Amino acid sequence: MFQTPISTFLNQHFDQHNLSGSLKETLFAVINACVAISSKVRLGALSGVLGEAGSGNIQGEAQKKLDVIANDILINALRQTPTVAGIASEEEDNFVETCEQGEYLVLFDPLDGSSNIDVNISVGTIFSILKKPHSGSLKVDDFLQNGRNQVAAGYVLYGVQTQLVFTAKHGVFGFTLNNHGEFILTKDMFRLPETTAEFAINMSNQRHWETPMQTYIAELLAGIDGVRGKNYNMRWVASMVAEVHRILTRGGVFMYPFDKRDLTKPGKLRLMYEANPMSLLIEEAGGLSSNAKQNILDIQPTGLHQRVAVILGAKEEVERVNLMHA
Ligand code: P6P
Repeated sequence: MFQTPISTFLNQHFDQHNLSGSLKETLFAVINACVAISSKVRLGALSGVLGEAGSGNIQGEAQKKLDVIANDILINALRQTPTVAGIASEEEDNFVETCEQGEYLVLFDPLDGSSNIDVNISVGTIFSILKKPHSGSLKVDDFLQNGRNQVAAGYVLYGVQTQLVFTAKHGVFGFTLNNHGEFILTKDMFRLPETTAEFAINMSNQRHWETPMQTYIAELLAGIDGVRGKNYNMRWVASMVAEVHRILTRGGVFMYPFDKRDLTKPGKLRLMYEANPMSLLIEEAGGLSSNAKQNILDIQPTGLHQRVAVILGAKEEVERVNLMHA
């Protein structure tokens, strides 16, 4: 297991913000596992990690080798962390109970955007940390806490740089991995502009959206000649971690709305380990996040792998989408 020295820089950050004890130990376990994942992702074909794993997950998706490797690294690391009581992963059908005396539950998407791995486009690990609600053995309901209950959330983006962005509800901070396996603070407090001229959506689904979403996007495309009175730019990386990182860094709005391709699914993205952690980051940085009808952090979860529509980023844009769906 790739063990990095507990970075003094992260240590200093935690001490400055009085983040100590079990939460610190839990976060370090996740972060160190992500450093190990990063060392695999960086080597790609050279570490034999590209291509399909030849297996599927509960989402009905074909797993990439790196999905499985990243999942194993995180689970093995967290099993050895006494502060962690339970784990839920996009790649695991059910939750995994670990140390009964642990205080925290860790939920994660071990490698989001994995369709990008084989074409060398950014992927990332998304994590969410909840308190174990009671002593004794776990049941799935213990994980089904709404997003405001998260005590910490973040991601590691395996991009041009490997960057850690997280919050313990103390603001949103960014760290860059150096050549010695240490994360160095490189962004002190992300703040999201309330307005933007950049949106992210997969336009190929346009004909499947509900009317209000079609109308909202048509307004953006009409640019300066339309009701919005300004021209918009569009981005779509097909990696939520990369989109959210761009939005935290320079503003924007990201949407994966409900579409009629599968009426049984309220959205594509998963609430517990994609939408909730990303929504906490966005709100902590001054943005908004909704499913077009309700603030995502207020949704009462009903299932570990439940899906949700996601509209997140610049307050002005999310509020407009909500209004158009009201
Ligand atoms: P599509 C990656 O698979 C993911 O879960 C998100 O990271 C990303 O935003 C979205 O799905 C991409 O979906 O339909 O454009 O491939």
